[in-house]
Amino acid sequence: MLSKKVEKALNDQIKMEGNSSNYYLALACWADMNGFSGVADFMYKQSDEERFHMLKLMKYVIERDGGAKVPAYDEPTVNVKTATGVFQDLYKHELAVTESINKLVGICLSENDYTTHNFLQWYVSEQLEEEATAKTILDKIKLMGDDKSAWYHFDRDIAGLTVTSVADAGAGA
Ligand code: OFO
Repeated sequence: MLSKKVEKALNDQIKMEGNSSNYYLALACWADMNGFSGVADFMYKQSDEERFHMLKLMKYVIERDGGAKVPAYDEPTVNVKTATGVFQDLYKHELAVTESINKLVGICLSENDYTTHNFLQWYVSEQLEEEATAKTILDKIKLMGDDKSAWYHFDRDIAGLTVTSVADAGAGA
């Protein structure tokens, strides 16, 4: 049985994962509309991943006899002007999610909820992976600079990648 405090914190995280999914969908649309079809594919997949994170939390809340809430989404505002901006936003957003997951883990400990604490370790690892991936991609982008041919290959190659495959490949994006 979840405490009310943990149940609310989990529902807040459900909302954040849902908003992340929507935000990445908006970034994918921006990339798609601006000729970066590979970047768009990568971000569409990232959006699906975030939806999966939301569902995993919902199922956990229900499994613990809590009430999972389907969140109302905030309309995403996209201010990026370049493909580099897409990945800068991805990185910034992932840092905010990590902070939120860490707070959630802290709440579980303060409530002596070691079961939820254990469940959340999957998210702790996932955030580590996603932050590293976004950082790796940004490093590659820095190396490419304004080299149009490098961007062409980058866009082509990133289409087939996912956050997990980039992370598994270590420094290779
Ligand atoms: Fe939900 O994994 Fe990052 O944001």
